[in-house]
Amino acid sequence: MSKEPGSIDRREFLGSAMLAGAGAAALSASAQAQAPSSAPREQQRPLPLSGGNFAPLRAEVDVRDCVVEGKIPSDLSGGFYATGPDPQYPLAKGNILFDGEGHVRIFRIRDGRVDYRTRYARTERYVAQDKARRSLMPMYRNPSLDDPSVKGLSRSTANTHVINHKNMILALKEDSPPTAMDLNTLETIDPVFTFDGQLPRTQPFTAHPKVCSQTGNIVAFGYEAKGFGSDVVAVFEIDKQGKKVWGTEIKVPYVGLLHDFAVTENHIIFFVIPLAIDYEQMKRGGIHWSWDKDRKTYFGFFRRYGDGKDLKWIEGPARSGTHTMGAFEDKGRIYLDTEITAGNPFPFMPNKDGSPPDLAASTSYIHRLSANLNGRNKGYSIEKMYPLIAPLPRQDDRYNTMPYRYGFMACPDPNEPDRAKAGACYARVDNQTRTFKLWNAGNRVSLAEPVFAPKSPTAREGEGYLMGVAYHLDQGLRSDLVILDAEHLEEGPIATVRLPVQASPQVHGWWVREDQYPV
Ligand code: V55
Ligand code: FE
Repeated sequence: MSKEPGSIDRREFLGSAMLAGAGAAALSASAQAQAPSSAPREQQRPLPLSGGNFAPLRAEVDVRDCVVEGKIPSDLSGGFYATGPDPQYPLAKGNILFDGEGHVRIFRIRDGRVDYRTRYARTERYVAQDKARRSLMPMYRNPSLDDPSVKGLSRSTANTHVINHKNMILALKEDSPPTAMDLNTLETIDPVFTFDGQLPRTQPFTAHPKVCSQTGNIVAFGYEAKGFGSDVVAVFEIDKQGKKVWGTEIKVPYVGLLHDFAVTENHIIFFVIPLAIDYEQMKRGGIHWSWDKDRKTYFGFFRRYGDGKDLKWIEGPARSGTHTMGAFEDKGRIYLDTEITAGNPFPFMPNKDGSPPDLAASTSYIHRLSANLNGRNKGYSIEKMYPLIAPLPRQDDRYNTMPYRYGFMACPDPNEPDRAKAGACYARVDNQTRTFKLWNAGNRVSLAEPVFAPKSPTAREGEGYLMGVAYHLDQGLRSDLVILDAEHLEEGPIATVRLPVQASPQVHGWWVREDQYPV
């Protein structure tokens, strides 16, 4: 059997993906194979991982009127979009799956029917490589190895997250501007979307923008904003019509992977982690980042709509937090709920000191970070909230910039201490009671990050459906979309949409409500 790009031995994959449960935990736990120890440091890492929701597919797929078991709720109408890395050509030695080309999909749900479609984002990189029939940008965020023919082209893979804007879906990679695709057809409209020239073509755009709960504005940022390795972060807000309504620039204490952020009614929050830019490693042909355990973390915040001069950084020990569940401010304090790992969250990224991957230190639990808005802070506070291993927590996205109560995530069953036996679960956490509800899908599936769809635009927080893709490990990864009542996960799926094939790989997904489609 020929090997897919980025794949590992099937037996390793099965064993590890089951260990993993879900999300980036699947990333970490699937990463087992080691290159020989005489290889340079960045090549001693686990092979680019595969497994479950990260398994390469390559084929673009259309399925009209998918087979549905159960009944699609009549008040569930809209589109579930996602993207993930699906290497167009085999990954170069030492490269990581985070560099795979973005393959975008929709489950379009309406009138009890589901149509499924996937398309690669036709990024400048994809199109150039397609013409050349080979990889031209062989290393994750290291342009020094690029083929000379692609100089000046966008390096975006559009493989991390998607968000809707006007009649488009924007496919995001944090090193570049968005790639705009048609909301219905997934045809690429603009490979380097700059909001009509309001943002510089060279300015990156985060994969984790927030949608303002009050205005519907997109609140976003771009780090390394003034060119490769820049310590400037541009922060800005774009209204529903596409007009930039606010922007400022701040500086980070050092250049690290600034993957996500948080927005409250009045503040912008950043958390700077020690996955720092590593020029030496890049010179040796490696990736952009290495884990530098000797660096501090910085929890920082400043006023939205201001000039950024009030920015405060509060220092803490080395640890990582890459995904926000929610954030809010209350009685003079600011809170960020985020998944936290004790060390390098991505075991397939090198440690600067050359130490081997530490899977325990890369395990994510949801924590609440907080600090005084005005008073003095002796460090930031940190509190573990749940015993759930959940690198990709989500919320009801109508609450992106408001106090919120519920979170949703894929996680291995916390009641089964043996990770090899633990089933993959979807969980809903209640931050008010600090309790959670689970649906256990068993240990023969890998569950991708779920998305929440409200029953109506005005439904209560968390009143609606939780959806996610289940990759069946014992069916060659043939996949289902499972749809659960978000308030009664423990009852199991209301409807299961059975794809005839493996779903395309997924990192993050996004729900577009029916009322957000152009008429
Ligand atoms: C992440 C994913 C990326 C990336 C940087 O989940 C961070 C975190 C899929 O690509 O480039
Ligand atoms: Fe992410």
